[in-house]
Parts: sequence; structure tokens; C-alpha cells
Amino acid sequence: MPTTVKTIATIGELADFTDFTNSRPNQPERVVTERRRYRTIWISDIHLGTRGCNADMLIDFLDHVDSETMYLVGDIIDGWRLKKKFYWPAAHNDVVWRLLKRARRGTRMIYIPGNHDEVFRQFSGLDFGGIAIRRKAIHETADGRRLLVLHGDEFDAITLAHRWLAHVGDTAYTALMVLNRWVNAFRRRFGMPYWSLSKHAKARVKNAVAFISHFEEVVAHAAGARGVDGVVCGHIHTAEIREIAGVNYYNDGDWVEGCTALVEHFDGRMEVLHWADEIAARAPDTIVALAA
Ligand SMILES: [Mn+2]
Repeated sequence: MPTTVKTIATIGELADFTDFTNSRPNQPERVVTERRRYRTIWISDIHLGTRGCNADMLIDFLDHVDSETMYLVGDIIDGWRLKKKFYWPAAHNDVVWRLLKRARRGTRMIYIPGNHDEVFRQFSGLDFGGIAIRRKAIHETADGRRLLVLHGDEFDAITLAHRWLAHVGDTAYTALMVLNRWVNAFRRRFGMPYWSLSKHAKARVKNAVAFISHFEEVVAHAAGARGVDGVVCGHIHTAEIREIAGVNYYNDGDWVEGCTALVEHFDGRMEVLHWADEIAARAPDTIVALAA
């Protein structure tokens, strides 16, 4: 089964954002009979510009779902890594194209930069291409709850003692991501579905588990102190829906390992979508068609 070839795109191959109406993505948008609709979608920690980014899976996600509102909860583009080494395959450009296209189609788009794309924080309060850039936001759910939306690195100072995971640039983590890629290239080669190595490793490392629950508690308490009903964040690459001391804690996960999104249904019900599982659950012929 052929896999998507990832090459560095030349300028000529990239979609032209200055002439958006006539520009086309490298991978054409998939025509699905009807996109699954949600009231709200939150995604974060895409890390475009790094090899760890699962852009193909995110493209598949974006082509299958739609929403009235979409929050980009930080670390969308990895400015730290791009500065060290320029890496920008066509698929990464296609993600940006699809996000801009969504704004054009009328989805309310809010971009809250994280620590890896903090360079965009200076534009907080401004709108670019129909995407509002904000430092944080308050989201009101269909069932009337107020949720504070932020990236989550704001709490690094407090959770610093256990920050091995907080910085994606960390050597051990990067090595694990390389291994994750190899394992999945092998699995793809033999028609096996995507499997997150680091997700499984993290769940088994005691310190990682302690770090994650500490982070969740710190964030939930901070949100509770601000008088909101809940909080939506990203940053630690661990999707979760939890109630902590009367506060709803939501984390939308990431598109490096977990490939998850947080969604709000039209009745206010919240859910984490595990996109690798959704792809794996599709009819076999559909999977072949997508990979070809
Ligand atoms: Mn982050």
C-alpha cells in the first residue's frame, strides 16, 4: 500500500495565500457526502514544522468534520524548531490552507498561540484572514457553562518541578517521537493502523502520570479561582475530560502522538475524538482509498 510521500515543498508547489481564491492545496480536499457537524471543535499542539506532526491524519480529520466555532489552542506552528531547522512539507502547508479555508466558509475561528508559537502572541486582539488571535478566550457552551480557553504553558512556572514533558524539544521526548514514526511507518507498510508508542509509554511511566495529574489540578484550581465553570487547554499532549473540585477540566490532546480533538455537541455535551481509532474503524476499502 503506497504511503504519502513527505517532501519539502518548493515555493512553487505551495498554495499561494496571497491569491487565496485561486489557490489549491497539494492534497485536494476529500469530498465526503456530509461532514460531521459539531457546535465547537478545539485542536492544539499540531507542531507544524516538525517531523513529529501527523499532518496527514489532521488533514483527514479536517476533511471529515465541521463546526460553527473552532479554537486553535496553541502550538499550531512550532517556531522553536523551525528556527533551528526549516522543515515545511506540502502537507503542513495544506493544514494551514484548510484552516484559512474554514474561516472563509464562515466558521468562527479563534487562535490562541502557545509557547512554541508565542511569536504570534504579540498580535493578540487582531484578526488575520478571518482568524481572531487572542491570548485567551471565554467559551459559552450550549448548556450555559462558561469555559476558560488557554494553551496551558502559563502554569509551567508552577509545574516546573515535573516539566520533562512540558518542553517538546526535550531530547528523550524527541527520540521517542522518532521511534514513534519508525514504528508507524512499519505498521503502515503492513497495513496496520496508527499506534501511539509514546502515549503507551507515558501511561506506564510513574513520573509522567504524576506530572499530568498535577498539571490538571493546577489548571482546574486556577480556573475555579476565576469563577468559570471549566477550562479547555492543551500543552501537555494528553487529552482528558475530568471534573476536579467542581471544575470541568478539558484537554484537547495533540496531533503529534495522540491525534485527538475536543468537540462540543449541539446540546453542550463534550467529547474527545480519537482520530486514529476513527480511521481504523472505517471499512477496509475506505482506508486503502485514503492511503492511496
Ligand atoms: Mn505547548
